[in-house]
Amino acid sequence: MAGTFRFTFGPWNIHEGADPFGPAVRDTVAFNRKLELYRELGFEAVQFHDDDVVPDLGERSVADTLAQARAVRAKLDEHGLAAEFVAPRLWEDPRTIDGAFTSNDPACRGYARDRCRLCVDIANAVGTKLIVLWMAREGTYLRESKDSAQATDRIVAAIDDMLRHDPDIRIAIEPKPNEPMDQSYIPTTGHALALAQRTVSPSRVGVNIESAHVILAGLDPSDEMGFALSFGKLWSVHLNDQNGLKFDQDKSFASVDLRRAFNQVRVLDAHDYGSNGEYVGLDVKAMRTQGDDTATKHLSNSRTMFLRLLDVVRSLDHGAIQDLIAKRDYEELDLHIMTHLMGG
Ligand code: GLO
Ligand code: MG
Repeated sequence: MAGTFRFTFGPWNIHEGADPFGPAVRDTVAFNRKLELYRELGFEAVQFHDDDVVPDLGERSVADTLAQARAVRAKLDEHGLAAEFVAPRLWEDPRTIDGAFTSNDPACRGYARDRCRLCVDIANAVGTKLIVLWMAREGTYLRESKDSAQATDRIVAAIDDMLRHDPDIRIAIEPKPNEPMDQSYIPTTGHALALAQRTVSPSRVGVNIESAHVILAGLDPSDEMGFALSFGKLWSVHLNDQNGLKFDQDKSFASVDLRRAFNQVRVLDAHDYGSNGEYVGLDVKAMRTQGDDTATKHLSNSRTMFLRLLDVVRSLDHGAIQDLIAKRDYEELDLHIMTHLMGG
């Protein structure tokens, strides 16, 4: 019996459309309204940054912060939603300008580690045991400004800190090769999983793989996912699409390369992704041209394309494919797949 998939996104995926070259072009959608939209759009869980849960984080006492997080959990319950993960937003505070765990300033490193422990507490209060770690600024603008071996040790120590803070928390590293940094320290799935082995609890460190990030590293998303699946370490995905090697585009899933998207769905379905409660996350951005009333289509369209590709995957003629593989007629297999993608 084929499994079903459950979808999720983050509140940042409904946004005002500002980019580095221009201001917002849409009204802000209030958090409560966003929560109403999840079910309407076909989604079942919310991905959070720590300050999506508690917007004025840092200005509140710890007790207040956790009370606010519990209030958000109650709101999720009202809407029949779950929290998938909480991610510490370690890239906006002035203390993270030169990195968080790998900052050259010990006071800044201390700030990052305190914030991560609080993030774990927020995750517990909002009802999830999964932390996503996108290490936005762990890398360099200037190679000579940091020591890459020491930086790696510092990242391991920071992850250990979180793992020790809560023996039940799991951490999914979201690798990305660049942006905002020139070069990031944990650019690929392989780096993340190697790092996991160095921590105090390797079994509690896995990955969240984002299609666009993998493409930016010049790799294939479905192969990266397969690698992580083989280790039992694919705990979340950020599906989207990316048109070549440029800034991180977060385009709607499957909108650039249908076959690449098909192969991601294929590997996820083949290996029962979701059967341990994993969600299909869509980390997609609306085009700046969308108006207020049409700025959620990137989410519903991405989900629709995933489900349509799932039908395509599940209607593959496995016998015919096996025959072609046995004959090593990969040219014919290529045509077979393309024909199938085009509707037969
Ligand atoms: C940016 C990342 C970012 C993360 C999010 C969760 O490139 O994709 O959107 O996924 O902050 O940690
Ligand atoms: Mg992402």
